[in-house]
Amino acid sequence: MSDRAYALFEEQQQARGINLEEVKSRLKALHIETPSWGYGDSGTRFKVFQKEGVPRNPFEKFEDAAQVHGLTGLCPSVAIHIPWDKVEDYGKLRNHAESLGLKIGAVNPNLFQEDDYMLGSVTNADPAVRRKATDHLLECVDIAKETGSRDLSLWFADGTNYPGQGDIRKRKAWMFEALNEMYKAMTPEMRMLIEYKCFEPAFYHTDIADWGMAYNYALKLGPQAEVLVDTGHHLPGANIEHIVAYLIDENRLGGFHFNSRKYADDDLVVGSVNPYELFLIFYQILSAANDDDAKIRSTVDNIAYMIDQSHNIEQKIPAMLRSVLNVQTQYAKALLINHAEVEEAQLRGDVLGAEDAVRRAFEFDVTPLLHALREEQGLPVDPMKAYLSSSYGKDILVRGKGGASW
Ligand code: AOS
Ligand code: ZN
Ligand code: ZN
Repeated sequence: MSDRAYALFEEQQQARGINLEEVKSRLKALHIETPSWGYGDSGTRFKVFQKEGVPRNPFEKFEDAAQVHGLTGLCPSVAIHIPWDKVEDYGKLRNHAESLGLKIGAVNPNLFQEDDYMLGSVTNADPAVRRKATDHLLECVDIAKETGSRDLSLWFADGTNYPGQGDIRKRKAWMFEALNEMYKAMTPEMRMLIEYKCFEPAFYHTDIADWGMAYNYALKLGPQAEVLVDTGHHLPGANIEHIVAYLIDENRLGGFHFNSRKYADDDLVVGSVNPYELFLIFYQILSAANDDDAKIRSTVDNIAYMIDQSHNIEQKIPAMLRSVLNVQTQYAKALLINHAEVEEAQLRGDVLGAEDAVRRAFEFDVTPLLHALREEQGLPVDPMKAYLSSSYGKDILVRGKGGASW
């Protein structure tokens, strides 16, 4: 039955000029980094529900992440958060990761959980607090050297709640000073990914509020600084795929934090509410992937796809599986876009024809394709089902409650 479904699918796609071998090889190259904090107890500001079987330390977070990678082949690296994942010996954590077939991915400094940072971290009016915050950034550069991580991803909770609370222009200068000190400490292989967020936890102004501010810092810092797009960090109605295309074209799109938002930074399962948005993001990426300009192609090749979610009521591992599978599905659909067809319609000024050429790809059911792909890769055709019928979820219950939180 599934063979027949694939044969039909193949016939359909061939007739549209889509080469499924190429589609499959691109799908095999898709890697999505999962966040260590997505495996621990996390949640909303109202309540963190403590789950049974949650990892008790960073080592166990990697074990859970290895399940997600083992079943999907999609997630060979895990982002860490310092100090949540602070260990005495990062070499040991790295070896543990490697023994599980994983790598340590982006290092995320944490500058939002200490009392000292109430009025800002690197933008605090107190020079001693700024020094402490900048030292933490430098510590993370050192950690990245030990873990072999290329990317340092920076998100600052810095901002103010009221007009007049802070000097916006001074804070801008302090932000740059700290970023610049960190930038200079990086090795030539490292990248600084600068994340922006329009509001929360600060509600009047956020020091890096949008992509333009992040981009401007990146430009001033140098070519190793790029912008990180967290899909949850935009005001309603923002055209994220436009931002993506723009940043790719400027060679400054460093990566993504994928999640889903309905109202604000909800950190829910990516693709659960607006899968079309995710598809359209991939449409922009794929239309740049074959650009004549090698720099644009290399920007696309180096995009770090990362999940940034905090599951509160969901089971952690299945929620992560659902998330990465949703990304894979939308990527697969975007790979069915016939770009020549879109371009021809654009040149004809055929508005509806162009829209149709994009949308049609989204409307295909890619299940037969993904099943065939997983069979080729020696993976379970239905990773979620495979996980739920394995004993792993029960085995980890011996960890008990009260595991490491985010
Ligand atoms: C916060 O809203 C951001 O999305 C950050 O990426 C943050 O570091 C991450 O959510 C882990 O706390
Ligand atoms: Zn994020
Ligand atoms: Zn966020």
